[in-house]
Formats: sequence, structure tokens, C-alpha cells
Amino acid sequence: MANIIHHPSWKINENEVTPEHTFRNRRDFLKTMGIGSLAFAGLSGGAWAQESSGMSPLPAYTGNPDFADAGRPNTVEELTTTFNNFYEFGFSKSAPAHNAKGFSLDPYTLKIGGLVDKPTELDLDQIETLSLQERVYRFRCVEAWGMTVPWIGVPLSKIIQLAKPKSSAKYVAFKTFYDPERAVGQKDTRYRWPYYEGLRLDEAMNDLAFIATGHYGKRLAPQSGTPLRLVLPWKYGYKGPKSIVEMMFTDKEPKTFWNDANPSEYKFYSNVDPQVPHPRWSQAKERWLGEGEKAHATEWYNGYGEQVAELYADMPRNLY
Ligand SMILES: Nc1nc2c(c(=O)[nH]1)N[C@H]1C(S)=C(S)[C@@H](COP(=O)(O)O)O[C@H]1N2
Ligand SMILES: [Mo]
Repeated sequence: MANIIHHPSWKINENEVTPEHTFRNRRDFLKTMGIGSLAFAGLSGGAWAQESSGMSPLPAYTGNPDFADAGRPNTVEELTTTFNNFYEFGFSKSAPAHNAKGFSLDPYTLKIGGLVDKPTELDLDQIETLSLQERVYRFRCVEAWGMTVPWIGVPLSKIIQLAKPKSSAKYVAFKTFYDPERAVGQKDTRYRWPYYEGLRLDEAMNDLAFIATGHYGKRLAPQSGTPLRLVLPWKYGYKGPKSIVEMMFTDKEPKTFWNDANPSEYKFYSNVDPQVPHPRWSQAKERWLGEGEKAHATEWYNGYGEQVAELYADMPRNLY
């Protein structure tokens, strides 16, 4: 490999590097550097405290009957919380559970701005009073593993409605926390931190788009994206950022972390599709956590086509 790989002090073993991880050359990095964070210029503060968690227990929630059963067994909590992608806390699957131990963004505030009539700041209580419910969703990572998780949270549309997006708002961008002292992965300059993502507004308003603050009847484990993360069951997992701190409405398609890192491998839409292979992996089959091999056929939109297919009706399939 032509790149000079500079190992930071928390050095990762090469054999632990996940398939999603790719090394970017310096030229690509410089090329994308100036562009991606424009939407958030002036907004990063880095002042997210991490006192030991004083978080209250998860409030009472109801089970949403439409999502009581994902048609397959739930993944056991122990697996969901020990096999993770959360590059801020290391690049191996086992690192986040270890490195994010005790991590918290308390006191937490979600900032909402950009093209909205009501710029808003919400704490966790205000978010959870919007309609806290449990939904069991299938989840699919682009690395061809899947899981099934009983999330607890609120529909993203409820949060969006509070901020009253202007008619000029066509997209929503998400920004996550920045604290390289605590999140050692953010010291790796091969990536541009903090992790950022985006959706078209109609995707964000779809009933499936969900902000999870809990799973398995409790608050999210730190490595699962404390205190809240986006869950989009019809898209590959990287479209759902963990530990979001800002939402910003825009009229242009937002830049995204993985598309900037490797545009030929990670597209903006990233809908699960067995017929659109990733350049490095077929997407035809998938492995469910806890199983040894790719024993299951991948479903288009991860099986959620009834709810989301119309969003992409006039789009060529290979575009996403
Ligand atoms: N902030 C942040 N969010 C993130 C990631 C990340 O590295 N950082 N990884 C993404 C990817 S690739 C996947 S598959 C899921 C993994 O979620 P899990 O570890 O809870 O299974 O989180 C997504 N959200
Ligand atoms: Mo992923």
C-alpha cells in the first residue's frame, strides 16, 4: 500500500481493521476537507462534557403494534452491545464496548437549525415526551451482517415537526459529537470528524425513520450511540449516525462521512439492495449476528419496500 499509515498511540492491529475501513490518501483528504463541513461552519464547539452519567432511567414507553415483530428472532443484547461499528471509539468490532465505557454527553442538548421557522434546542426529556415507543426493526450493515433490535425512541418526524422546516428545506444533515480526548478514534486524521450524515426531507419524514434513545428496555449502551442515534431500517447502517448533537435543514444534498471518505463505495442513498453490489462485497446474502455464515438472502429495502419504495420510484436502482 502506497499510503504511509501513521499509527496513533492507541494503535490498532491491522487484522482488526473492519472491512468498512479504508485508508484514504492524503490527496483525497485535502480535496474533500474544505467542502464537507461547510454546513456546520462555526457550529462545532467541542464542549461536550462527559461527566459520569447522571442519566435518568428510560421513561415509560408503549410497544408500537405495527413493529412488534420483525419476522425473525431478536438479536441477543450481549451481541448487539459487543459487536459494534463506532469508529470514534476504535476500528475493531470489539473496541467500542471497551473504549466507550462510561461515555456520556450529559447534559445533553440536541440543536436544530438551518432552514426552519423555529430553531430549537431539545433535551432528552423533551424528546422522549414526544411519543416514546418500542419498535423491533431489522438492521443491516453494508458489511453484510444483520441484526434485529428492539429499539425504544421517537419517530424522527415528530422532532422535525417541532422545528417547522421552511418550504425551501429539502434535506436534513446530522452532526455528531466531537471530543477527540475522549473518543480516541477522532484523533485519526484519515477521517474528517465528527461523523456526519444526511437525508432527503421526505426520507426523514417517513414513518420508519426513528430516533432511538434506548434498546432492550433500557437507555442505549454508550457504544450503541448514547444518548440517541438515528435508525433507518431500509438503509445500510452507516446512514444512521450515533450520538447526534445537531440537525440542520438545508436546500442542498448534505455531504456524508463515508461518501467523502470513499465516494465510489458509499453513496448518498445507500438503500439495502441485493442487486446492487458494493464494489468489495456482494450484497446478495447476509449473516445475522450469532450465526456463522451468510445464510439469508438480502431483501430489497431490507424488507421495508412497502413503506419506502415510493420514495425512490423515479430513481434508477443503481443510483443508490
Ligand atoms: N457516530 C457514528 N455513528 C455510526 C458509526 C460510526 O462509526 N460513528 N458507524 C455506523 C455503522 S457503519 C453501523 S453498521 C452502525 C453500527 O451500529 P451498532 O454498532 O449499534 O450495531 O452505526 C453507524 N453509526
Ligand atoms: Mo456499517
